[in-house]
Order: sequence, then C-alpha cells, then structure tokens
Amino acid sequence: MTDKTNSKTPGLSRRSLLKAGFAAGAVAGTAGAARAAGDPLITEIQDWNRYLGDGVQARPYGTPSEYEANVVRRDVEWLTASTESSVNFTPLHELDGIITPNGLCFERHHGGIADINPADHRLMINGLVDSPLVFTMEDLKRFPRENRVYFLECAANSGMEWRGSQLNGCQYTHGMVHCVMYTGVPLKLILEEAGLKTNAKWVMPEGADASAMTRSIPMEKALDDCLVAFKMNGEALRPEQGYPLRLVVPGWEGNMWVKWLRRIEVGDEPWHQREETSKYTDLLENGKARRFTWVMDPKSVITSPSPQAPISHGKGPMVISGVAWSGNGRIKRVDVSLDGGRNWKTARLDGPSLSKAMHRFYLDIDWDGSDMLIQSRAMDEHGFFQPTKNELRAARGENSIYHNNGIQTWYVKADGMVENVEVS
Ligand SMILES: Nc1nc2c(c(=O)[nH]1)N[C@H]1C(S)=C(S)[C@@H](COP(=O)(O)O)O[C@H]1N2
Ligand SMILES: [Mo]
Repeated sequence: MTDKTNSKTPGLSRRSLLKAGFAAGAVAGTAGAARAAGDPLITEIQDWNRYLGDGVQARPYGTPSEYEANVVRRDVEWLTASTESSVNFTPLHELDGIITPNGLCFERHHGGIADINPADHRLMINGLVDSPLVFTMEDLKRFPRENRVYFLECAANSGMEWRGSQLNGCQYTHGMVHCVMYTGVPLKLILEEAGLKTNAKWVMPEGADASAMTRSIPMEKALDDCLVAFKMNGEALRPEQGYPLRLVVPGWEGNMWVKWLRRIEVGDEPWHQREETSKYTDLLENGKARRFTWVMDPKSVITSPSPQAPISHGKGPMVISGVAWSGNGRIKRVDVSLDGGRNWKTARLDGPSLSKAMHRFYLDIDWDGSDMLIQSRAMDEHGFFQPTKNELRAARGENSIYHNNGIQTWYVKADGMVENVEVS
C-alpha cells in the first residue's frame, strides 16, 4: 500500500487533527454527530479497513455477524416439563420492519421436530370427497401457487400475563408470534381436485409428527385463504416450522397451522380433537368454556424501549417502536401513551400494510428524561381495538391462558431501564 495514511505510525498531521477533534467535541456537547470529530474510530485506520476480508466461500449459507450473537430465540426453562413439548420466543425487541427472519421465528411443538425427507413426504385427502388423493411434494408444486405475508400467533401468547405482569421482556410476553412470506398452493385448489361432496362442511388437517396435531377447520375458511405452504421468506420451510409442508390459516390461532402436514380429512361436522376441547379453549368464571375461538384479535406491543431494550442514550430525541397485528385484516391505527393510558398519540405506521400481517409503528419523541408508562393500542380496519387487561379480565375472568390481547405497559425509569408493570 502506498497511501501514507495506511502507514503504522500516524503522521504529525493526523495527531494534530486528533487534538483538534477532541477540542471540538468538548465544545459541541452531547449531540451525537459532533462527538465523532475526536473519535479515534474516525481518525485511525482500523484493521477491517486495512486488511482483506474473508472470501466468497467462507459462508456458503450466511449467518448473522458475531456481534449479533445475542439475537436468538430463547425459552423459559420452568415453563414446560420437556423440550419436545415446549416453546421458545421470537426476539421481537431486536427486530424491525414486518418480516421475521427464518432462524428467529418462535417454535412451538408438541412432540418435537419431525425429521422428514421430502421425497418420502405425502399429503392425503380423504373423507367426503369424490376421489381420495395422495400427493407427493412434486405433485403439489405443479399447482398454481401464491405468495402471501401473514403473522402466526400462538393462542397462548401473553398467556402468563393473565395473572399480572410476570416475564420481563417482550420476547417472553409477546414473542409467540412471527410474520413471514409464505409460498404455497391455495387449499381450495387441492380440495377441488379431490372434489367436495355436498355435505362437506369441515376439514381436519393432521401432522406427521409424534403429536399428530389435528384440528377442525370450517369449510368456509378452508376455501377462503388457507394455503398449503412449502416456502417461507423464499426458501424451504425450516424443519421446526413444518418442513416440508405446513398449513397456513391466516389470522387464526397458531395451533391450527398444522406443521409436517400429512393428511386432510373432509367431514360434515367438527371432530372435537384434544387440541380443541381440553386445550385451546378458554375457561370462564362461570365454569363454561369458550370454544372454537379461532380469530386472533388486534394486538400490539412496544418492542423498543422494553425491558430487554432499555434506553442507553439519555434524554433527547428517540424512537419508540413496536408491532401490531390483527386476525381480522389490516391494522388501521396504533396509538401510543407515555402516561399509562391517560393521553394518547397516533403512531406512524411504516412499511407495507398487508391483511393479517404484522405492521410496524413508530412514535418519534423528545424524551425529557423523566419516568414514563408506555403503552400501545392497536385498532384494525373493522374498528376492533385492544382492550385493557382489566377489561379483558372483567369479561373473561382469570382462568384463561389463551387469547390475551390486553394492552401492555412498560415502566421506563429515568435511568432508561424498563420493567413490565400493570396500571390499574
Ligand atoms: N404437526 C404439528 N403442527 C403444529 C404444532 C405441533 O406441535 N405439531 N404446534 C402448533 C402450535 S400450538 C403453534 S402455535 C404453531 C407454531 O408454529 P411455529 O413453530 O412455526 O412457530 O404450530 C402449530 N402446528
Ligand atoms: Mo400454539
């Protein structure tokens, strides 16, 4: 290298620039841009600028920078008895935009991850059809296919919060949700291929995993927007997301999105499977249970600042950011409160606004450095909005685990640290 600035000992001119820089920095005060003037990271050539980097085949399948090693799915050990029937959580506090990267989509399985060679995978359609059929993966890829972005939320997301604020971080309180672009064949086309009998009113997808997950889905939904999907974000489904085939049931609770999809039975009434009777029902105060509560109602959460993403920069301009979604359609508006729900400001929705997909919102504020109780409240295009947690409890009692879409409160302290709290 001939460039003098790349020589080992910095020249006089650089040293004096450095001094001048420090002086300028001191005068300029706290503004971020001015601080850069005396920064050795600006005035000194760094190793990564000096030496060649890795070549093209160093990372045949790309992974994030080593500095992002903390951005991972995490579980809560005491929450479940085994790792095979368990859950981990999407690190929402580290993400932006509306798409969840494949390797960070939360996982929920009831019998571990099925390990399936796609060449050995089959999808059977039987029951009230003219001709029962069996498809290979290759057969399925010959049907016209679609690309759609949808959120998937487990009905148990925020389930721990029914009894008060518990887990300190939106990853744990709200991380049983992800949003990806699926490529798949409309379920309608596959059912039509088999030919539906006139009394065909329900379908029952079944998984090829050890739990053989089965749920009843009404025919109107099956013929509306369900997909038999084989790709997520452009590449094959991940094994933990149902490789090689999963059902996509837009806007409805995650449990119905059967992974490792091997069979769809067509019937004239629901099957009352375990997962729709003893589980995924909501026990009310009077001893009765709500059943078939399929749609995921509007919900939102502030992802930053949040307990895992405290404010580190002190008072001044900052961005409050979060996500909102609704199983009914698009999010129309998100309001943000800085004072525990007394006053509300309308947040800025940014990025694509797609039906039954995640929406990103921002509120750009000038923080005066005092305590805040921050909340977000989503409203969808049909006018449904998020209730407070106490409104939810008044309507449904406190026996529930599922379908908690109550407004979340984060207590932001003057030092920037954040805690999960509830306001009454
Ligand atoms: N075959 C099968 N499908 C399944 C499950 C399962 O255990 N087995 N879990 C369900 C539940 S409860 C949820 S919330 C979603 C989770 O999807 P994910 O693991 O892609 O996040 O898959 C659903 N589909
Ligand atoms: Mo779930």
